[in-house]
Amino acid sequence: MSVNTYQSIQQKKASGKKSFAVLIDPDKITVDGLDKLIRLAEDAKVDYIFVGGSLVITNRLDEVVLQIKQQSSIPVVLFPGSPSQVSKYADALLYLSLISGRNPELLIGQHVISAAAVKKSGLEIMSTGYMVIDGGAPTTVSYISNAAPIPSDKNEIAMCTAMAGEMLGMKLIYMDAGSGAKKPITESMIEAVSKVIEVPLIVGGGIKDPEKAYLNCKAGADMIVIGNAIEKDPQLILDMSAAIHGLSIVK
Ligand code: 1GP
Repeated sequence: MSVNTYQSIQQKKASGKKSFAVLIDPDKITVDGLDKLIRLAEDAKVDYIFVGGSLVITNRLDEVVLQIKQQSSIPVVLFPGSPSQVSKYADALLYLSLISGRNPELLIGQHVISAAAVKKSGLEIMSTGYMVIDGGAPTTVSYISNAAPIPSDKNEIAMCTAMAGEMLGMKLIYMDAGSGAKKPITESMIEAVSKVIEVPLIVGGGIKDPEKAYLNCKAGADMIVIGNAIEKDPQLILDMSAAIHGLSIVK
């Protein structure tokens, strides 16, 4: 029996392996840039490629997903900023509910509007409790979502939010300081949250160096998502992967 994306995430967690997801924003990548990135991702044994952004301005989602699928066997997971960001060519979709905010549209409203189309896409749906943590400055996600992020030093709010998400049936918890966050999520918050949930914990936002990625894994993150830092320096994929997969000791 083939293993679906969620099962693969769970299996990695169960065996103590950390996952590395590279986030690609279809607005920011060129065809040549994506070619290069896919080759690097294959070499670095990246576990997942996330595709999406808070704002998708161009209409290149299908094109970008297809290019990845043609050149790589790494599962492509949609990380949609809005219900329009659905491509049937991907493997799975993070079905995000912004549980850290109190904007009903992002908790359930947009899901209702897009439910029929999402179901028809045939994509593997992974319900995800999405928690935005204050990253030190307003990010696109905090502005667009019109919802206050969880303060970066309020571990107990993050813990209770994640627990509530899990008890509501969410299969993944994604803590995000926002793309390009000045301050990534603290290890202390990651550790606190990872101890109170059993579902896999995804962490991203403002992770710029392998050491931080390594420390986040050590603190309890099951998957690390990196976008901006790799956009700026694609070669960084190799060191990030080594740190996350524990293939090298980061000093
Ligand atoms: C953003 O978690 C992702 O939603 C990744 O953030 O682009 O800062 O790596 P960066």
